[in-house]
Amino acid sequence: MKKLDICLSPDLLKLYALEGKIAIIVDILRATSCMVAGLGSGVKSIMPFADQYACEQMKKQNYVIAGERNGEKIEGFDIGNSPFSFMEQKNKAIAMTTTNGTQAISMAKNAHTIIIGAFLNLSAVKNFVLKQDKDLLIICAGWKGRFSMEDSLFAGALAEVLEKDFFPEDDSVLAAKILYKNSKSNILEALKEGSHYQRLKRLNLDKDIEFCTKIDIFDVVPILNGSEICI
Ligand code: 3SL
Repeated sequence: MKKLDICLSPDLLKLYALEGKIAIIVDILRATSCMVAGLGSGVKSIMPFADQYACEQMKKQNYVIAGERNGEKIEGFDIGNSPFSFMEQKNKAIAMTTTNGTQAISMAKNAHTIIIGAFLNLSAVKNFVLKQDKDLLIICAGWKGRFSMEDSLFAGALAEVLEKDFFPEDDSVLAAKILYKNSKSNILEALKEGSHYQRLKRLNLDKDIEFCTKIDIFDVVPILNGSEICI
C-alpha cells in the first residue's frame, strides 16, 4: 500500500524524505489557492520564486509579477496575492513570490513530482494521486515555519478522502484528520480564530478568505514542470 505523510510546517521538512514521492504543496491562504484559481482560469504558467528580487527581474521578460510579503502586495509588483487578481491574467505567464507558499515549493525540490493543492481543487488532487504509483507527502506551508490551521485542515480533508488507499506513516495524518472531521461542516467558521485569518481580515481581505475555503471549484492539478507550474 502507498504511504501518506503530512509535514505540518516547513520547519519539520528535515524529518521527511522527499525522494521518489509526490509532494503536495498547500498554502490555502492564499498562495496555492491563487495558483489553482489562476491556472484554472486560463493563466498560461506560474514561475514560483522564494526570492523577491529574482521574481522582480522577470518583469523584463514580460512576466506579470505577483508578490506579497506579510499579506500585502509588494510595492512595484503588478499584482499581490489575491485569487481574483490571478483569475484576471488569462494567457499570461506569471512570476510569483510569497511569504510562505513559494518558499515551501523551493524546499520541496527533491521530490519526484510537485503538485499544488487547495480546497479549490481537492477532488482533482485526489483523483491525480490515486492514479500514481507513488508515496505522498503533503507539505503545509504554514506561517514562517509555524503550524497553520487552514493548511492542516486541507491536509486532513485530503487524508480523509485517501484513507482507503494510503497507509499513514505517522500521527500527523491522524491529527489532521481529527481536526478536519471536527470542522468540515463549516471550514470558514473553523478558521475564524486562526492567526492568518485574523491577519488577512485586518487587511480587509474577507472576500479572498471566503473564496479560498470553497471546495472543488476547479478541476485542475497544477504541476511543477522545470521552473514553471502549469496544468
Ligand atoms: O505566505 C504566503 O504564501 C501567502 O499565501 C500569504 S498571504 O495570504 O498572501 O498573506
